[in-house]
Amino acid sequence: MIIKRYIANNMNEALTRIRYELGKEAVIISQRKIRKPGFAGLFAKKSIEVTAAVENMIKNEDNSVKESIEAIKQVMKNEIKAEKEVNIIKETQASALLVNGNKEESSDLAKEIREIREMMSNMVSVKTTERTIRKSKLQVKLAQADINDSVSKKIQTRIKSIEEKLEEDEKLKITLEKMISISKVKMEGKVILVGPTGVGKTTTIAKLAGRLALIEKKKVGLVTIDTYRIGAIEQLKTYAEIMELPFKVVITLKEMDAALDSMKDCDVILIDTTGRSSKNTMQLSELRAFVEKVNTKNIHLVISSTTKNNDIQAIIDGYKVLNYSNLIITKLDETSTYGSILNILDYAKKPLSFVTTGQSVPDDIKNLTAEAISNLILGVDSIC
Ligand SMILES: Nc1nc2c(ncn2[C@@H]2O[C@H](COP(=O)(O)OP(=O)(O)OP(=O)(O)O)[C@@H](O)[C@H]2O)c(=O)[nH]1
Ligand SMILES: [Mg+2]
Repeated sequence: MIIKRYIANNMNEALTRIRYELGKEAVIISQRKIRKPGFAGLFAKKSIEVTAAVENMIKNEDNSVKESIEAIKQVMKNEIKAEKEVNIIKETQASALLVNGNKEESSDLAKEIREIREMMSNMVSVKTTERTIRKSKLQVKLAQADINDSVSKKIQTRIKSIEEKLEEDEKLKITLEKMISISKVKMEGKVILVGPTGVGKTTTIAKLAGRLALIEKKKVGLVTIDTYRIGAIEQLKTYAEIMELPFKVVITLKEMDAALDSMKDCDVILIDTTGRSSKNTMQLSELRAFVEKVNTKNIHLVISSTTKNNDIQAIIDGYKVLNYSNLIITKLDETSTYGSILNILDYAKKPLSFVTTGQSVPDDIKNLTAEAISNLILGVDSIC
């Protein structure tokens, strides 16, 4: 808004100057007759002082400067949008400078303009603070779910790009669901599980075997190339015996063909592997030779939901050499925040085949939908 005061000999002269300088949209907010200041003014002809403004929605009912400015204040408070206010401040400042330059300035008018400026400045800063708080609420929510900063930023950008008029929570839910990719892989043929030590590979193999053999009535064979850890063979062997499933131990690459051949008639062969540190490239390339020998696309990287964010990235990067096609996320029962699921899926860019939710074989394994996982992350649901 521009507010400007004109001293003219008559109204016609004032209007001509106002139209020329402020345009047709300008409105008169006050006019009064004045004398020139000083002793000489007493004998001089009276001039006219006209205050005009150019801006939309100005009430122009009062004749006194004070009342008009109060009206403008009110209009601004109620009507002007935050973005416009920034421009208005600049314009008002410019106008105030013009007025300040005029020697005939009324000190009251200058004071009022300063007040308007301060008031608008405050309004803008309040609105800016509100925006900052609103933004950080979402950030806090994502951080509380243990979603890392990079995924959090992606989510915020995606939310902003949703044009539909929806609540922010609804937009967040839609965004999360889109980011959670669920695998459509079928548990058939040769299936290998790989992953770091102790994440639950062998237990998950036992759960899958139980589900497939006992519930889906499929012919299941079990193979382990877990020759590294004392007792590792016994662990899977025990499950195989309980479920009465064929079981083979593979120690060398050569033995792999024979083991697979002996299970030709199985619908599914579940292959367990030794837990390896993703930092040990030697061990990983040894494992890679076995995985390549099996020759399957059904390779699942098993990773615990309790893994720290930096470790997640190291594991995903380290295991890339094994060309895993799916992810199994374990131990959801051991955490109360589920953002790590999203961190893992986002970084690995592979779909999720299963989650495990406890030590019970075969019950604690699930295929969750994107909606169910999003509900876990948002705290709408919990495991157990
Ligand atoms: N709470 C919980 N514990 C689990 C889950 N899955 C496995 N475990 C436990 O985690 C521990 C390790 O499980 P294993 O199946 O031996 O893990 P692994 O990946 O085969 O380990 P390595 O063969 O040593 O690499 C065991 O005590 C399991 O009972 C799960 O979903 N939740
Ligand atoms: Mg194991």
